[in-house]
Amino acid sequence: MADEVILLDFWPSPFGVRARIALREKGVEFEYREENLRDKSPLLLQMNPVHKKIPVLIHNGKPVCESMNVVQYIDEVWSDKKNPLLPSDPYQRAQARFWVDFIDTKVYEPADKIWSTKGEVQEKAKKEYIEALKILESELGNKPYFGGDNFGFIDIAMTGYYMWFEASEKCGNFSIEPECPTLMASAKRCLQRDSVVNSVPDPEKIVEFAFKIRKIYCV
Ligand code: GS8
Repeated sequence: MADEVILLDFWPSPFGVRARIALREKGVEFEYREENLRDKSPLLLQMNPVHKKIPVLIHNGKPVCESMNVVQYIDEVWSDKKNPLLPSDPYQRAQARFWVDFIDTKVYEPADKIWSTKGEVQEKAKKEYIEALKILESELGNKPYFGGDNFGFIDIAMTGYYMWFEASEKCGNFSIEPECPTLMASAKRCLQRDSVVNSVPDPEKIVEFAFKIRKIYCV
């Protein structure tokens, strides 16, 4: 019997998009279910009772939570399919997970504050965001992707932020490209991949969404 794969997701989510991209990189058919995060479905609450957050991948009735855990699961389950996402070497795998952890702390925290705050707090967040991106840029070096010649685990983690770059720049009134030109070149390369084009929303829609949320946060 064919696998049943359902993804509980929310369209502008930098986390949900990671699962979408991984599934498409692997060519896995899945059913996308949009969640209303202000009125979560009973299925989301049942499948992720701990965090009650998207994304949740439901594979043959069993949930997998936390976006990069989902990406790793997809890579392991559909390992016979094309495009390995994590390297096979244990040391390289550990390094990939190290950088994803860096992204989920040092990139996530300031990125979140850029659209949800203003004034001094926002200025500090912009500085920390650029500092984190510069560290990533030096890790990228002159490789096309963090995964070397292949789009991989770290690239997927970052694509959630790449798709928010324009919204971050507009909310924070700053520019990322002059500070991190090689990272930006890699971001553009990632955003052109078929798996990504088919997974990310129109950047204008994200900008609109970010400003709407800013108003709700009374910024
Ligand atoms: C974060 C998921 C998350 O924040 C991951 O999957 O990597 N560490 C997790 N999901 C948000 C939507 S995107 O901002 C969410 O589901 N929020 C609902 C809530 O907080 O109630």
